[in-house]
Amino acid sequence: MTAQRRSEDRRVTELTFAFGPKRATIVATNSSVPEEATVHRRHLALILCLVALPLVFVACGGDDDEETTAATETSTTASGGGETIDISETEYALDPSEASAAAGEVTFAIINDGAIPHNLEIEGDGVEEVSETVEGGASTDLTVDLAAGTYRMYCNIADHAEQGMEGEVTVE
Ligand SMILES: [Cu+2]
Repeated sequence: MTAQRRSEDRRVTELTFAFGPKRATIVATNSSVPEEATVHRRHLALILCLVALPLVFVACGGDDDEETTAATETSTTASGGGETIDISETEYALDPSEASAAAGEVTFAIINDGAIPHNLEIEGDGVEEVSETVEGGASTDLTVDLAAGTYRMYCNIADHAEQGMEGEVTVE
């Protein structure tokens, strides 16, 4: 047999006796506040909890929506890029010599508008990619995954870069 004594708001004293599976609870009110008032206070507290609970879920739901939106924006940015930059090569220049693109995969569509073979190398920030060499009148594509930064682009054949076949790509 166990006896449990509990005091709540110093108004109600409960004595619980457990007799095996059976249990008897004696509730004694030891103040001027009627027991019924205490019960009403409990009900009011319960109702407030039930009302407050959905508000908490609504608030959490709002956060989830924001996170979902942010994730969508991030993935849109990540799948961005994919830009193509047309580069015309001649003896001895790149046109344009200054280019810009969004971070991600950048494709350089190289056209050799000159008479002798040329290529295009993209270099910087640990990147070093070279296109195949193209004959005069031919073209090729070079796709490079570029993070934000500045890269040098140039023809790496002989001294073509020194003669003017160089430029800069700014990735943002
Ligand atoms: Cu060249």
